[in-house]
Amino acid sequence: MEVINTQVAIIGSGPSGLLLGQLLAKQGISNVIIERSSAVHVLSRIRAGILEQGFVDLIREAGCNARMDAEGHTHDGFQISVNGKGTRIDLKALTNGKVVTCYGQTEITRDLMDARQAACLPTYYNAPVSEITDANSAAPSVYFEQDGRQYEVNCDFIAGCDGFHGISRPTIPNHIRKEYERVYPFGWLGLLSDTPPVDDELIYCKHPRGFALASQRSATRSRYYLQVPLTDKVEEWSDERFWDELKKRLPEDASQRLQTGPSIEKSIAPLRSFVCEPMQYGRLFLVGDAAHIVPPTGAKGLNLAASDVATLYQVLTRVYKHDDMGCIEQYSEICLRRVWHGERFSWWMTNMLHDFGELNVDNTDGAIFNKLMGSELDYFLNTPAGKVTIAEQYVGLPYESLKD
Ligand code: FAS
Ligand code: PHB
Repeated sequence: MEVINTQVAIIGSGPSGLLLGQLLAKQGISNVIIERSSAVHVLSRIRAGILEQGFVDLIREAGCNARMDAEGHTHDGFQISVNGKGTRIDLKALTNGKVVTCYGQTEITRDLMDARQAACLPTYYNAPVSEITDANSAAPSVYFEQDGRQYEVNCDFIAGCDGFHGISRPTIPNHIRKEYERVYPFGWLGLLSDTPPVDDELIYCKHPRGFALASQRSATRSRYYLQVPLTDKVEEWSDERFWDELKKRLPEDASQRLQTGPSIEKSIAPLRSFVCEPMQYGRLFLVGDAAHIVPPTGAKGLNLAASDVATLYQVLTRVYKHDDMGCIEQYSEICLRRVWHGERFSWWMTNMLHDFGELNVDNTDGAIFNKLMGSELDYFLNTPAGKVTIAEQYVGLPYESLKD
């Protein structure tokens, strides 16, 4: 067994783990990242595309913003189309100047991986963590295997950045951990194509045939989504079928402009709302998808991971720079306050924009649920206060600082 000593053991080389690792290294706090997959596999996952300003600021503080600044696009607004009638949410005007940045999670992950490699920071790929011990003590440890060799990492703190299916969350004992979950009765079929986006900004579409989203990665690469039944299989969706369905759900003008082409990625993602409380256990901190999942309708998943990182970065910096161990107790409460706001917004946008058919929702007949949510959306799109409510949550609520 090879023994590694570090201050912070980070499980997971997704955006949470990589961003935290860069920020801690900037403060001279030693850390090791342990990832069960290969770097290539991590980069192959096509996920988020919209960054809140808080996330952009963190990437800049980590010194990994060069490509984001060169290739990312700020978006001053987005469109919500209801049965073909579009309403623009003017983010900049409605939030006194705040905007979002369109830059793919894959690219962020690549930039963070490149920076970590350039700094020669210890990172173990193809190295699944099999055990966490003594998380609730002053000397926790993490065990992993790589290339048939066993490793023990002795550390001061563990950052569980290992996603929804990781090992960190189950390490919190059942009698302490409380999990909240809602599973939605449909999924998102996503398609990535090297075709010009259908519009300069994103278009969220509510349509009787189901929800659709026109997003993008660059001026030459587009990302589209269709609401599909959970029973659908991606093999049942040829590119041609996808494009035909998307044209039916997009507003007429966008449908006319749509340029189709071969998919370079196509997959179906289930939708769920999930939160684990608390987000910490002794010296173990859950970060990002390890602690919470949102339906992507509000573009919050990756952005909530970023605000968790911001809070843990504050905590660990204060511990090591100011010898303030007491502040670690603030982590879970601060993160969860913002997480639940993100959960609620994502649930609300999902309810308003998707078709629940005749399905029973919260013991409410699907048909009347659809009518009630249609009216809710109509109110929020056609009142100044309603638009501000959508806009200020879409750009992201403020991050919270530690109490002194
Ligand atoms: P991640 O899941 O990205 O990373 C966790 C890492 O931990 C993985 O690399 C995993 O291999 C590793 N790991 C797990 N167990 C381990 C173990 N035992 N040992 C070592 N390593 C281990 N968010 C948005 O904001 N907008 C979107 O449009 C959007 N679309 C999405 C689409 C899909 C299909 C999915 C699944 C998610 C989407 N998300 C979206 C959310 C997504 O972006 C997450 O919020 C983001 O990946 C969270 O990053 P991490 O917390 O780093 O978790
Ligand atoms: C994406 O580009 O993948 C994306 C953008 C906004 C969302 C969801 C997904 O709300």
